[in-house]
Amino acid sequence: MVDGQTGLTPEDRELARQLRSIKAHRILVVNKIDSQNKRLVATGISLGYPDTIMVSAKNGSGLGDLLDLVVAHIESTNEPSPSLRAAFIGQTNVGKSSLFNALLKTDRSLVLPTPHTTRDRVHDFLETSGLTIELIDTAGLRRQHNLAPTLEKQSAKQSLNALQRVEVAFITIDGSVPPSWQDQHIAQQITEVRLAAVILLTKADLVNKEERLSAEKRLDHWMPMLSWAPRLWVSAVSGEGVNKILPLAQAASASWHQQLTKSELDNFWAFLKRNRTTGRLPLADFAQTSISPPTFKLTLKQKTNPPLAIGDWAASQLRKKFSFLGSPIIVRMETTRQAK
Ligand SMILES: Nc1nc2c(ncn2[C@@H]2O[C@H](COP(=O)(O)OP(=O)(O)O)[C@@H](O)[C@H]2O)c(=O)[nH]1
Ligand SMILES: [Mg+2]
Repeated sequence: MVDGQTGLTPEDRELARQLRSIKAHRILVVNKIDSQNKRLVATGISLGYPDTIMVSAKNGSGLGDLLDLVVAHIESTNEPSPSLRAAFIGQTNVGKSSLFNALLKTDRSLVLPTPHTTRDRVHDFLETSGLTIELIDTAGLRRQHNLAPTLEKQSAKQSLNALQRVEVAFITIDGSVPPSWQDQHIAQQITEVRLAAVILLTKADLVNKEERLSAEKRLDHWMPMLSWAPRLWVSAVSGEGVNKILPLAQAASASWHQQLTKSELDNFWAFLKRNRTTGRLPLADFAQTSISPPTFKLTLKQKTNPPLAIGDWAASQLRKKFSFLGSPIIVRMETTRQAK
């Protein structure tokens, strides 16, 4: 913004020079232009900006035009900021892209007309019950036998980097074939990055009731680390389950962000103190230290390390009472340096 009455100062020119390198769109606003006369003076002002606009903060002239210019520019460059980001993760050919497309083809309004493609992922936005959701279709995570262990780790890490902005992982598994150690490997990776997760068992159109039951039994066995993740049979062909995917993602995201209230924490603390498993321990404190995912700290008044199993037990009790469906939770154990 410059002063249209005094004209350009050396400082104005220096600032303009410095701003030349920034990426953001620049608009030159010439203020104090409240009469036709002064407008003539101001036409001499030029800094080579694509958009120059004359305004008067005093009588309000030109402000509407300025707003229009700003809004037009916001709409043309900014992607919506989603309230939930979810990505399809899984082996190649399990049906990730088919589900991605099936979800975007439903009659929910698309926020942007074309999918955004980058080298390793495709993402798009959709709106459901007033929320903007960003969906990401990743390339298949694949374990590469021909790579040395360190390289393999790096390549898996790169695939997982695509997940950095994501909060919910759709762990996508072909339900029509037995789960493999590769699915297990992917599940393990997801638990390591501590994302919320929903397990999608695909190609449900090819799998009868009995086969589904035995497939789920195998999953219990193969993926005990994801016992908290809801499972859903889906088919991009018949459409089965597709409309339940986003509600489950929302539930998982809510769990991932859940902060227990003070009274919920107080109740749980009282439960720990009177319970047979923990009641005899020198309990000092219980607190939720963070969300995304929910993380708790159980402190004992003793010098020696408590058995890890106590933390696991507390976590399972938290789940019984508060569910946290679709989100990992963490209970850390601490000891105070001073014994009671
Ligand atoms: N029968 C059946 N086939 C499917 C379904 N979803 C995907 N497919 C097929 O599985 C193959 C791989 O699908 P795609 O979505 O490309 O898998 P991606 O590699 O995980 O993205 C394709 O031949 C699809 O036609 C489904 O729900 N039912
Ligand atoms: Mg694909």
